[in-house]
Amino acid sequence: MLQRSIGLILLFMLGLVLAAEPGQAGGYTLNIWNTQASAYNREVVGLMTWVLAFAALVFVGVTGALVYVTVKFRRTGRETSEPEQTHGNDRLEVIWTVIPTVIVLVIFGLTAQSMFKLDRPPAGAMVVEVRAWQFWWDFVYKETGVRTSSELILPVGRPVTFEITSGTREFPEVIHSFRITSMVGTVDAIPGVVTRLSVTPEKIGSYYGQCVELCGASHSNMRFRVKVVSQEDFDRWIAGAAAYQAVAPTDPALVRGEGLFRQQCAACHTIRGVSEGTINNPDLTFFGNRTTVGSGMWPNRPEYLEPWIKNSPGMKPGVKMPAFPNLSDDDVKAIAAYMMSHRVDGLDFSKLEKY
Ligand code: HEC
Ligand SMILES: [Cu+2]
Repeated sequence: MLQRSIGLILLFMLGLVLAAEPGQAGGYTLNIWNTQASAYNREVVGLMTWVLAFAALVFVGVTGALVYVTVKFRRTGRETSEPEQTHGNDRLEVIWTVIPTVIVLVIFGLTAQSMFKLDRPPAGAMVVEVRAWQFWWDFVYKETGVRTSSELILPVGRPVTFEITSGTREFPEVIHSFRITSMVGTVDAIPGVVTRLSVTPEKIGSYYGQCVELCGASHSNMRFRVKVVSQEDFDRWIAGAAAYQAVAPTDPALVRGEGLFRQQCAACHTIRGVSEGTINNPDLTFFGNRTTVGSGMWPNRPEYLEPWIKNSPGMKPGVKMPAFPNLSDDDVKAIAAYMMSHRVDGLDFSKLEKY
């Protein structure tokens, strides 16, 4: 009976391992075993391999011993008296204390080594300030002061240090946690504290970021993108973004969109040259370059953008943007088109390979 149960449990666990597929999210692999994106992940994957190897060793040792004892000392029906009873075994006890201690010490040593290596800020790193809010992310390039929400553009091959925090004194927040799954992670975003995370992105592509600390109703909807592009594309992006000046539209639909934006949205949202929103709401200056809407949740297409403008709480529970039942479908279309008109021209981040 016992043997059959153990057999079944082992078979079930094997089934789980075989059935497990890498996570999928709109074509993203979300693969922490991705070793091409950064030295950071290679280091972590190396560490994970050691830990898993030890775990496998312990698993095989313990289950092996269990199976051996169960089979060897099972009741056969031929016993004539109670078998000899053993109390304590010094040699065995020393062995099963020393082996785990050695394993833990080795893992401790490897972990400390990796942590020292990864915590050292790389020379010449570009600094990006990251601010977490319920339920979206804000990014500011420290050198240029360029602010972009929900999607961050980075040059390939250049070290970057994220200085991460949550909310401000004026607008208090909860704890979030910053992670770019296939590239680097994870560091908490803590109110009133700056935590740091450094990485050198090594592969051009679009990376999937998400909050990994339960932070409220839409914790699971708190995502972002990191677009790793060539140095040349990055230079164009940052120069265009730093110099951005919104021009007054001439197209009547956009004129209408701008009027509605100023009335309904400008108190919260910044579009540089148009409105001075507040820090606790996303900057929408470069919305036309965005590939997503709703902080990394949906593709930036009219069929998602328009319902978002009209009724974001219906799409994202707990969102701190109101619904606008007063806006007609035409109003919404005009606003959406107006927002899409703000962009750094000549850059398309939608074709990047997804990791
Ligand atoms: C009370 C402040 C407030 C007002 C008013 C407001 N918003 Fe928002 N908006 C927010 C917040 C907060 C978010 C972030 C939501 C999230 O993802 O958690 C947001 C997100 C957005 C996004 C998605 C941004 C992204 O990064 O994906 C768009 C687009 C947007 N708002 C457009 C508008 C438009 C258009 C209006 C006017 C009709 C408007 N908002 C009015 C607070 C506001
Ligand atoms: Cu969060």
